[in-house]
Amino acid sequence: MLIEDKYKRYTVTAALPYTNGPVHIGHLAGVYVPADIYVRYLRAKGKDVIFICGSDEHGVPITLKAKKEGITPQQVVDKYHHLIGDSFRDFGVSFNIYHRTTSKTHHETASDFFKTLYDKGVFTEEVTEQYFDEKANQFLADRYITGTCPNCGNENAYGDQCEKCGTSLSPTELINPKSTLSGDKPVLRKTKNWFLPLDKMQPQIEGYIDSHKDWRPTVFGQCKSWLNGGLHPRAMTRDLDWGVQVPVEGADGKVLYVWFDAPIGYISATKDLCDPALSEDKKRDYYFNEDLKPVAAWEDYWQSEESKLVHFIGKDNIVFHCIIFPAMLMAHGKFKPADEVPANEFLNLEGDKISTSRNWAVWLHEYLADFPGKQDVLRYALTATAPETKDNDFTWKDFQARNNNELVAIFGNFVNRVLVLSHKYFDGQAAMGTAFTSEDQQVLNDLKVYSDKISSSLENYRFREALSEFMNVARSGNKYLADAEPWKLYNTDPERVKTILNVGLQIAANLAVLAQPFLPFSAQKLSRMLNIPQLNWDQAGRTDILETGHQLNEAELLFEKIEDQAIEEQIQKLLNTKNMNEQQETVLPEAKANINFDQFSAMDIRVGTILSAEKVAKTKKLLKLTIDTGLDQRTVVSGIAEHFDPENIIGKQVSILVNLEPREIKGILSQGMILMAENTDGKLSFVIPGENLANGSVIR
Ligand code: B3M
Ligand code: ZN
Repeated sequence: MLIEDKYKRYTVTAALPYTNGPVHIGHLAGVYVPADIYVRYLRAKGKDVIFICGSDEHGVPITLKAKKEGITPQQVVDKYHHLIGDSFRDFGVSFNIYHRTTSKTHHETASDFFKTLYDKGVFTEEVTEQYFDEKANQFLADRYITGTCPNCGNENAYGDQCEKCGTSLSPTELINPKSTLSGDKPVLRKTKNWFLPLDKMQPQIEGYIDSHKDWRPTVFGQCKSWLNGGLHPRAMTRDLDWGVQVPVEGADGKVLYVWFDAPIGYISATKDLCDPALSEDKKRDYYFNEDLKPVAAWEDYWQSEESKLVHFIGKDNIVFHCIIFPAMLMAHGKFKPADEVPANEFLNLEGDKISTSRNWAVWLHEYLADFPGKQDVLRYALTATAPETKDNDFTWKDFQARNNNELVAIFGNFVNRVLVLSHKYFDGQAAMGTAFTSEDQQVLNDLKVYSDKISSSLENYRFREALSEFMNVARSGNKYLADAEPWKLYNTDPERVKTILNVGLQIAANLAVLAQPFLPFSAQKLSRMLNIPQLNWDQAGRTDILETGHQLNEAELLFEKIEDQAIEEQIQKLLNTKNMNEQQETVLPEAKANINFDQFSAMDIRVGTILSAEKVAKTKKLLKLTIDTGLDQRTVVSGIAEHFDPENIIGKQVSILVNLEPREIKGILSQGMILMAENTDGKLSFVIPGENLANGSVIR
């Protein structure tokens, strides 16, 4: 029995993206494509499954973005909710609903949840000192504050988490805290908040984690290291104005901690999904999928032992989904915590960490504009390099190779040959197979072996492995055709050709079934070409899907070659980004302390002309210059040899500080200094008067 037959229904969630920017390939590879593969597999098996996601619209990232753009947080989330929702829809990420945490249903659900815990006396109420920005007149929670991570020394750690080492932090743990609003050092002020006593819940949580030793080692390990460090009470409220109001007395100006409300968003989404009275407007806003209506009530998906709860997330969200949210659910009493949390590691892009602020990303909406209709290619490439066990790298060259050498040359090519030959020889009808040879039998028997392997990989969340087995099916079909060479036999042995093409068509039909989770668009296209409906997963392995005489549709190409130029353009786009970042990232030297006028006028700077220039022997940097200063002709040793060839600067006008104390450099007495301007890249240029002036003219 496969593992998946144990459960009556499935609740699959994908992390709610912060609604402060578009989504990129890292999101897709880490969370949404694997989740979608899993869900499509379950649906193809006829399971009762709901796939839940939505926009995480609260939290400091959103208010910061609003501040930066001079608009309201609501305007920020309205804009990105649809940009993100559209991208997911376009890439075939088949949520039943893509909900919103600003929705009324969510505010009520999160508020009720908090109230239930409050009434049960779960929270501890504590007055603590929290950082406050006096200029901005507000408390600095989470990302409103940065500082040095006490764990790894990263100077840009946030008030809630260090992104470098993954440690979760509270603002008061930061070394050298700084307000992200004013840049000032914040002061401490007393305020009351409600804490979830994770310390007291440790044994219960430990028991829960220990019952899941089968989780991915990266996930289980992170949980264990948290538990080993000892859990601490954690504030579930914040002194902020954007979020779900804390529903108790004396909590004015306080909202729920975004990590308290966001996971409850999964539940709110399920409520609206299962609400038969949900309005058409809301359905549209939430990308409600009419073809995938749930068959049970929302409680069945969340509160029943017969339901399996699976959270797809990235590794930075592990603690929230494996410890804090389960603790909240256990404290509530009616809910069942997650059964599986297949968190992925991170995807890098061309060797560098994906970064929104540095624009180092492939944005999904931009990809689609550049590669229209090629959603499956990206899904394929990202799954083939999915960061399941360690961080992985996406490169455009690999993307091209996956398309050209695998999708086109193996899968597409095989399907095309079978269909084209069937049309050519047998009017597009599935020919009758007779007298199967042992090779025929072998390749047909293998179909069941492959499909079982793929199922088992999928059920164990090994999507890369499943995908590579899928491609092996096409590979075996390709090899079978190449060995059998039907095109050489048609004139002499048409009966044999019928059998070969029958075998080939059964393989193609199997591919149409097996491709569904991974390559939904291509699976549909292939089914259309084969003129078959979308089949249940359990049809995979069958060797008689296409009956003799079954009429096929016209053959079309499943995939097209991607040319070098398209790839070069993408690489160039990234190079441009890199160049721009480098320009912006180079920091100017800090401003110097003030000097008084006398100090300034003590400097005697004149216009001079370079009369001769030569390299100082045995040095790399030094030039020996003779300068006409108007006052005299003197020698100056200048460290500009790496920037200028001596012969090119003779006759040039320069500015020279003439009353700098003479100094011996490499045995040469240098009398004065040439003024140079230097940019942050270290490029030098002479500081010269706007027009030619007589040597000796004063600069002041
Ligand atoms: N929005 C963090 C993130 O986007 C957060 C996930 C919430 S899942 C409940 O990475
Ligand atoms: Zn750190």
